Amino acid sequence: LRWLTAGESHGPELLAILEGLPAGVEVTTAQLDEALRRRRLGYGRGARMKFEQDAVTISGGVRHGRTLGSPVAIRVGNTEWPKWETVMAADPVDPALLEGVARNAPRSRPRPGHADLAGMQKYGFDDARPVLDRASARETAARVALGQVARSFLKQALGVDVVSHVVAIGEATAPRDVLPGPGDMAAVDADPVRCVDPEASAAMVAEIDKAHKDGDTLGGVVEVVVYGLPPGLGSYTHWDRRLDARLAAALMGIQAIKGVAVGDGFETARRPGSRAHDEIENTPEGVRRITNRAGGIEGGMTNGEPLRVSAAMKPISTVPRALSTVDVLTGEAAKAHHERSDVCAVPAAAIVAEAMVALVLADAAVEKFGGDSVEEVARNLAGYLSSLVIK
Ligand code: EPS
Repeated sequence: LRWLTAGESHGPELLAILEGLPAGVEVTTAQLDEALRRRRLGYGRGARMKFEQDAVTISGGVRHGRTLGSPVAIRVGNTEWPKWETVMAADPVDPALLEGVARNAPRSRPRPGHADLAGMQKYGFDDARPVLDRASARETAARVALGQVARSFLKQALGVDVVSHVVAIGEATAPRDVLPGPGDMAAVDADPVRCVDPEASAAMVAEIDKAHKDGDTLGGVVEVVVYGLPPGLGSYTHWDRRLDARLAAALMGIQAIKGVAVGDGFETARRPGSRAHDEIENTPEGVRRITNRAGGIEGGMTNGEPLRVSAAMKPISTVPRALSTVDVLTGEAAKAHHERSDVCAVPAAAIVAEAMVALVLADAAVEKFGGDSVEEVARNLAGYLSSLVIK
C-alpha cells in the first residue's frame, strides 16, 4: 500500500490518497464522518474543534459503498476556509486586499517546540505561517480518513479489531493491566479522556483543568490494541520488514509523538529475562503465550497474541503562557506567538495512532495474503491458517 496526504491547516481542504487496496472493501462517507468525529472528541481541545466540521468527499476509488481496487481519494474540506480565502490563496493576491489583515501579519516570533524556526531556516521564509500551516496536526484528519479505510479492510478480510485508549495525561496514569476489549470502543469514546479506568480518568480531567488554569499544556501516553491478527505479519529476515520497526516509524510520524513502545516496552528493559518474556503452552485451541509482555510481536512478526503499541505525546508546543523566543525580523528577544491552541490533544492522538497502526497492518496483510479483492485475501488467509504446521 502507498498513502499520501496534502493540504494546509487553513487551506481549502486536506487531500488523502491510498493506493493498492483490494476491491470490495466497504467504505462510505458516513463511516469516514464517524471516524473524523471521534478525532474531534476529547477533553482539553481548543475552540476550533467546537465550530469546525470536517467536510468529507470521496472522490475516487469507491462505487456504491465498495472500493474498486483503484486509488481511494478523499477530500476533507476545512469549513474554516472562508476566513482564510485571501490569506492562504493559491494564486497571487492583490497586496491591497492583504493590507491590515491581522491573519496575514508575518509570524516572526517562532514558537519553541514547533517546526516554526527550523522550518523557516530550511525553506527560506521570514514568516512561520507557511511552515506552521503544514506542520499543524490538522493534517491528521486526512490520516484518520485513510485509517478508516484500512480498518474496514482489516475487519472485513481478517476479522481484526483496532481499539485504543489513553494510559497517561501529565502525571495521571491508568493501571497498566486494564485493556479495552475488541467491543469496547464506544464505551472508551464515551469517557472524556478515552481512559478505561474511571478513577484515572477523573485524575486526568483534573490535570487538564489545572493546566488550563495555569496557562499551560499537557502531553501523555496512548496505547493501540489490535485483536484477531494471525501470526506471521512482518518478518525477522530484514530490518525494514520488521513489523515493530514499521509501526514505530508510522507512530513517530504523528505530530508531537516523542516515543514509541511495543508491548511492555521500556519496562521490559528493567526486568530479568525470566520475567521479561512470554512462556508458551499448548491448549486445546492451539499454542498460546501465557502472558503478553511482548505485545503480540516477536522477531518483528505478529505472534497471534493481541498487538499492543504505545506512543508518548509531548505537551502541545503552543503554550498559552508564551515561551521566550527571538523576533526573526528584529533579532530582539520576544515572547512566542500565541496561536489558538488545545490544552491537551492526547485523546485525539489515540485516534490518529489507531489510524496509523491500521494502515501499517493493512499493508502487512496485503503483502502476506496478496489478493485483488477482499474475498481473495480472506481465502488466502483461510488457506494459510489451515495449513499452519503448528496451530
Ligand atoms: C493545531 C492548532 C489548532 C488546532 C489544530 C492543530 O488550530 P488553529 O490554530 O487553527 O486553532 O485546532 O487542529 C485542528 C484544526 C484539527 O482538526 O485537529 C496545531 O498547531 O497543530
